[in-house]
Amino acid sequence: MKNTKKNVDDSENQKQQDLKLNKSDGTNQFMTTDQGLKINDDTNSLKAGERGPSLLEDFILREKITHFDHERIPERIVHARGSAAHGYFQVYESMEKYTKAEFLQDPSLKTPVFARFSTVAGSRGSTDLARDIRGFAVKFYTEQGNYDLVGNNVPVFFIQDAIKFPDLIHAVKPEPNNEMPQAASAHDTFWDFISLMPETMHTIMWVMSDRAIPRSLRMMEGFGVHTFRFINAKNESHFVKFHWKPKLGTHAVVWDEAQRISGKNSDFHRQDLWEAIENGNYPEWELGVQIIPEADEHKFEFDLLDPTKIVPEELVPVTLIGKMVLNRNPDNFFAETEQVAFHPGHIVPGIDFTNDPLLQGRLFSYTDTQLSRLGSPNFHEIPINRTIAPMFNNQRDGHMRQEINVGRVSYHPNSLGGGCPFQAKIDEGGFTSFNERIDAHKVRDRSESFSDHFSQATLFFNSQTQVEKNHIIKALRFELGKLETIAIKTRMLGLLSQIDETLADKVAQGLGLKVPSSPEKPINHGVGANADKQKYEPKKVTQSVKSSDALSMIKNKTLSKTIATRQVAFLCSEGVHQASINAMKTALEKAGATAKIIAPHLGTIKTSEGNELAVDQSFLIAASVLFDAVYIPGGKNAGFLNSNVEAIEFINEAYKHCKVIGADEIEILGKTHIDDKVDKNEEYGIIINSKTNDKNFTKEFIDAMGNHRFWNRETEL
Ligand code: HDE
Repeated sequence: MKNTKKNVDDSENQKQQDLKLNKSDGTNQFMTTDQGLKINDDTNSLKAGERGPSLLEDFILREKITHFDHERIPERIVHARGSAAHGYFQVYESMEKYTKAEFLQDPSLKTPVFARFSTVAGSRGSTDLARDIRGFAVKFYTEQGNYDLVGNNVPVFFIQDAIKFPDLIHAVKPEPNNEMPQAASAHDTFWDFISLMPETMHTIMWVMSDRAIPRSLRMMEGFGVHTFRFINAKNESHFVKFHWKPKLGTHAVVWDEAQRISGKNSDFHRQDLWEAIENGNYPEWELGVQIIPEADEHKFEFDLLDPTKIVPEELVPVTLIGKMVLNRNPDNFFAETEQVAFHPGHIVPGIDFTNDPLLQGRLFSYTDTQLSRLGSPNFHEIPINRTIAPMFNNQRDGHMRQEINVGRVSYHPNSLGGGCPFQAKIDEGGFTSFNERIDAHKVRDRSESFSDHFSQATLFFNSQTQVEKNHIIKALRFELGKLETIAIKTRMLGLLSQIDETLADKVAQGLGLKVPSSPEKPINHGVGANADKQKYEPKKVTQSVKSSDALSMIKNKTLSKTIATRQVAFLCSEGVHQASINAMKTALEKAGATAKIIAPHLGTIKTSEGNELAVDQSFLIAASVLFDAVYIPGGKNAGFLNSNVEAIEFINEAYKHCKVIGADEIEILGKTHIDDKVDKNEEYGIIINSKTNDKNFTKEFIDAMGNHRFWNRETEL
């Protein structure tokens, strides 16, 4: 893909200027060895005679091959597959009442950011469209040091204690005997673990929902998951939950579509993010916070420290406090996207942790993992990780140290170096941890307030529309349907029946099984051998919020009607009506969408007006799953497309995935599955030009696209 760099923001921020120090561009330069020696022949190795053996002396060959042999580093143990971009964050108004973090004070300040989105389970080369949680990690290069908000697109997590993380990941990763399946949770080991850990149920509901198959990385929410703290200048603490709300709304594809996209273009999300930024369609999110006074810590039906719980927006509204704009693609995937090292422990004064036991474990893991992944405690010196704040301390040496620390002194306290570098007082920006009072026994235990594993899973399920509930049921039928072990499926049905009986019944129907009449009592098998099992028996606590619109993507107020950046396939052939194409294309482009001409072959086709029309993709390359809507212009087009199997399949598939279909003539749909719906076309998202008057046609098509999908085409379960 060509990199036009038309997107580059000219007013380069501090981080871009900092990165410039390490950029290298070989344009108009001689090729050299790593030592700077100009190379005369990069095509032939040094040999004893034209047909003779290569000589050990060939240092040019040796250097090149050696470097190549060591090009790979270990991929991330989780979140290996990711895509990232640069941008900035700007607060709307000072948050001084709650936090002293400097990047949250001044609305005119643009803080540089680097955001990386990822799947969790798959390897670096796996498909973007796996059913999975998406990582949503943002590094803020603040003047007080780097702040990393390392979140996910789902607001809760599977487990409550970091000590179970290796088990969870071992269970979801490909099975260790045969390394199958890749980037998929639909296998026995994952569901075996899940079915024995009822605390996973709330997150399972989210992962089985369409949230786990986003339409675009630009169209998903982000969440900090844990409860954090804001600390203000008076050293007062408020609990805070972080949210990212996408300006384009939160949208998903359907599961059948996701699987096909994986075959047609496994880089679908990566390409979408890259192209949006290259084309100047900068993705934007608003940062939202739920702020909870310290005094309210114990006021809820759940524990704020429990990462398997949300704080319903009905109880604490989300206040939007700023925006993030991503406006620049990385120059080099490895140097930036691969080498960036996020860490929830990278914080700045004004932000602090809570005692969430999952967060506490993460605070250890993220530095530790960089040591094996990036190979040295000096990973903070890699340009993408380097802070823009002044950085001085007495850490020294280690593999690949870049910094040349001058002077005799590398210890504190010292007199030989005049006591430098100095410790900073609080009013000089020195970081101090919030001095929370802790008075406790040392125990390997869990609070009883963490024992309600089902109520919020039920809240999530109850908050969904029927369409969304059906998708969850189908996802569970798919995932559990892939299992070999019946006992795991049955155990899962038992757990699902604790969330909602209809849910369990419907899933059971699809599996050809019955919900166990006396399901195994849901015990948290993940507790220690000495634990009082009674204490860990899941409890249901009545929730004051019974249904929350914010949890449903369809009801969600962040669902935007805009069709900006959406892609529409125009199915064309010889004799297509150029005027129709022009009218629709102009209207779509005005609404920010893009039209692509799909035809039987590449090159050009002749329109009914006699012009040559440039083709973007042939039917061999294109597929309906890569587009948001389909339009079939009139002219002599109808006859050809009606007999073209690929065109018919294209339309049928778009129909199956509930996408908007527009056609100039009804006849063109004669051979497709649609004909019985054309009488009620608007209701089903099928817009026929000959039925509307010309002027309204493009508007109706665009309005229909604003509904995104026409779920009434889906059959009831
Ligand atoms: Fe992570 N996680 N995680 N995680 N995580 C990593 O760090 C870990 C958790 C998240 O784009 C690793 O640098 C533990 C929750 C994101 O580079 C590793 C636990 C949330 C990314 C690690 C969790 C996340 C990671 C792997 C349980 C959402 C990708 C490579 C205690 C709030 C960041 C790396 C990127 C990456 C450990 C749970 C988000 C191994 C031990 C909860 C977005 O350190």
